[in-house]
Amino acid sequence: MRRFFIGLILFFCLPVIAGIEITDANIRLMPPGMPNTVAYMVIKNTGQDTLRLVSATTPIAAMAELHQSVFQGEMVTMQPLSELTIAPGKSVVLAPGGIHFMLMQLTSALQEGQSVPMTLLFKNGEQVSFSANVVAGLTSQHTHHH
Ligand SMILES: [Cu+2]
Repeated sequence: MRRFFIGLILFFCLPVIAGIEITDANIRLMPPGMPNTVAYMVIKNTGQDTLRLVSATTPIAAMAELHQSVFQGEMVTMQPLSELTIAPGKSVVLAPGGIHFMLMQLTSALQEGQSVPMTLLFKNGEQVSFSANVVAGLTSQHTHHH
């Protein structure tokens, strides 16, 4: 029993040890039948070491790829990012029109307001789990409505 509690404490402390703070984690609600969607979030490095984000997993998609939108005149293309570096004390914003996780081959239909577990994987082997909210209407023109 004691061992169980120690394990549990270590589990919940992991994101603190890793020095990673995830906020504003959202997944875009796509029209039914779309095979892919995108995930956005703010990742803060509260630790002492540079973080190198390499990928993510989520039970709702077969694959999650780190992408960057690149504007070439009127055209927007997406390029895979092999890793995303976050210096100590810095935050990186994954947002419409910029860096995002492409969630590919969705395994289930999403619903607005649904909470989806996600895990970020870092190059040093660290992992951070959190939940992202499914939100309708996230586009590159998205602004906050007050
Ligand atoms: Cu993409």
